[in-house]
Amino acid sequence: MAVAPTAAQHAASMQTYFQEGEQRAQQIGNRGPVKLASDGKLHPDIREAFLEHGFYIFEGLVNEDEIALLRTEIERLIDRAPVGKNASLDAKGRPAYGQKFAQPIYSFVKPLSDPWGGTELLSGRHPVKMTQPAPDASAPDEVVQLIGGMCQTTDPGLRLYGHPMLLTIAEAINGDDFVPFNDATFVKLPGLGGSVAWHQDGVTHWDSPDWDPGIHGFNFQVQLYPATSANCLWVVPGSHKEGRVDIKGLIAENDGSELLPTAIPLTCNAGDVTIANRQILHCSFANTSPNIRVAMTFGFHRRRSVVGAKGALTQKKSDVYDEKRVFERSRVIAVAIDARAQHYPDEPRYIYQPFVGLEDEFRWSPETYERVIKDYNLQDLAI
Ligand SMILES: O=C(O)CCC(=O)C(=O)O
Repeated sequence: MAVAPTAAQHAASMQTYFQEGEQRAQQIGNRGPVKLASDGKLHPDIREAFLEHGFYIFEGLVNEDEIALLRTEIERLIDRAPVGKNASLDAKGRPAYGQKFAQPIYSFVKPLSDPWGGTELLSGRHPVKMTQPAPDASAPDEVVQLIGGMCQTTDPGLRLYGHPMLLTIAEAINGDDFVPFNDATFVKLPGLGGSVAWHQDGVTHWDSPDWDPGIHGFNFQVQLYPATSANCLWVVPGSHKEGRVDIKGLIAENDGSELLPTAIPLTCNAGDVTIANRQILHCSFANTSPNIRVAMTFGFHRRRSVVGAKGALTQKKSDVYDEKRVFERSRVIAVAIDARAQHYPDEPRYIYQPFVGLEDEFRWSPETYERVIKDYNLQDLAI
């Protein structure tokens, strides 16, 4: 087996690839401020650009004050995380946060490792292991890589979920009866964050007679810090339209290298929001850079892709996503919209069609926290 590069060797060896990727990204563009048409819907040019390339970067969509609140919350969650998977204390010896939730909110990785590549985990959708640089001797045994449940762990996270512009984008892509998927905040700590091997997200609908490039929905990523080519998400533009990609074959043809020659980095500033089709081929590399990346990631689906589907990925295979289940999980959107409207009363409130007339049942309050928000992620709609 090849000897793992040190973190410094890995960082140095990636520089040319990063520069070339940034040049390819510049040629495609597919980024800019969010633009609406005269009817208040997402401008069709942006929708078309997303359909064509499978991603789009909305620059400066979430304002600085909101980003500052979100950063404070994520810093608190990182500070209060257990020291490892089976620990109940944080690094300062305090009871770790999150123990009141039915599902653990933190996921850990060994520093700079690739936990999924080349394994059967998550339906085996990451077939090839990425390079795993050796961390510095001072690195801890495990580091936080994912934090789940943004709507139950932080008020600003819940409010972000009800952001009118994000929901307007979700509507343009998945229809006005769109439904939620799940959420996870990716934390790529400097010099420690693990990689996410090349994969396509969707797992259930590849062989559907109704298959089309949008059938597995899309994810938002709200960037809390600048995302660089060393720590950001990389995508192969247009690959969402190709059906299931032979990832092993692609990497074999590339002399076994994970540095795919047509991939581009989705570099961002803090406050930028990316959207990526869940069928696009994507990855992120071990973060051997000195910069943190935090991407609050949450997705939405077309209703018809979900109703009647069975549990997949993180959800139990025996789960059936019937109308009741979809309604119950969608209540989070209704409460999030109200939480946002209470906090930002001057901002236009998004009108979520499936809950028109039900607004009073889903006002944000301690009662709806217990009834709707706490442990909402047990009902995620993964496909
Ligand atoms: O943001 C990242 O680093 C990886 C995200 C990803 O692979 C996903 O959301 O499926």
